[in-house]
Amino acid sequence: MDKAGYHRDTWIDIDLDAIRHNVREMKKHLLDKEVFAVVKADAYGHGEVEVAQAALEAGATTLAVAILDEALRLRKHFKEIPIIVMGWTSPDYVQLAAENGITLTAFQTEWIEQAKGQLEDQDLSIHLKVDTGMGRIGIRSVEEAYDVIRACNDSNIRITGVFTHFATADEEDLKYFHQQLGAFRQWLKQVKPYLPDSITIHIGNSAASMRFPNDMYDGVRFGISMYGLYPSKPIKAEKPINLKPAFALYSKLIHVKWIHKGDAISYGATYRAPEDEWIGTIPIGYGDGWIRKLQNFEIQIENQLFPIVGRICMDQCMIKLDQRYELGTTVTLIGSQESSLVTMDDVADHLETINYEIPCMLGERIPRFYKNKH
Ligand code: PMH
Repeated sequence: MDKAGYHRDTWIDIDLDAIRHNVREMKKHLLDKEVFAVVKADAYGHGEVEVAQAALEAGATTLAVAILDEALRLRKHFKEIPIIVMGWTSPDYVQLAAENGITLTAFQTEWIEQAKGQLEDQDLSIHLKVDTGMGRIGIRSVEEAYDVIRACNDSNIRITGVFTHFATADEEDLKYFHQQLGAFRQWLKQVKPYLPDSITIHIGNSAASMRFPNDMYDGVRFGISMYGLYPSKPIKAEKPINLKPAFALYSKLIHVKWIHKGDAISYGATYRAPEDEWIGTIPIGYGDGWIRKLQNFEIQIENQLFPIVGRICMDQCMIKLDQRYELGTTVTLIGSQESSLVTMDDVADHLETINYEIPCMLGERIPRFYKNKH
């Protein structure tokens, strides 16, 4: 592991072979429909450039992000690869997007009018976003779509794709999902005659594409499961494809001490040793995104689990040990040791949230190191 440039004992390993494996599995599952690698939010906290590179090596064809800044950063590294911004971008920046060959998402007639005023002589590629029930952004009717398409006529705005997004594709009850899918099909039937023949149609996130590969039109926007995580518990139980998690979080014991019954640990002195015991300190805290609610969460040392005791501080936290361990002993907070495993899902369960949030939450202060970089 190359640690040059970093001087701390807490780090994240990202296994790029796991990313490649997950992309290949999805491609197989989809019988070679296109895979768009969703690398927004610094690739869900995994590192945008490295993940994008690995995903492309494994056959992804497009990079999908949420905001223009993410797209512009990626463009510096990937000169020829299609990049799409899936969120709303101010029409003030359409010329910048066009110059950089970045596809934007559009769904408002006013936006098209303003964009036309901003564009010089470059073509701008847009994908139309249809809101079939997510209720976030997008065209909500056939009439609105006609207006947007009409506004693009005789301009250098090119509609190159159409997409929608599902709100419940990961749930047990798929009624609403099927409603959205039906709404999209209806909408498309009426609008398609007015769209160029060559458009790319993509509707699936990880959940929809794992569960309904045959309904996915031309491609899928592969996010959470590219990172090796299942979008929900029902899908984890169904296991439509075999995923490998890419992310592991480690630290080291930087202090170990023997304390006596009644001794206090950390702010507020809320933890009192119930008996004489060993306590270790590790250098990670809420300043790294390892938030205070993770108190009592169990982490691994030498294949055993030990709880975090007392309040988590900004840069450090304490764990209750069963014996003295050597300073420098590796602590695995997320990932597997030989015979034990703490998953991203375990952290999410403890925090009563979804696995998506965890790698995004672990901040830039924790260096990411890449395994199996080609
Ligand atoms: N497409 C769009 C438009 C998205 O917003 C997302 C994820 C994806 C595809 C990928 O979904 P997946 O990670 O489930 O595969 N967006 C978000 C979000 O806005 N909040 O959580 C996930």
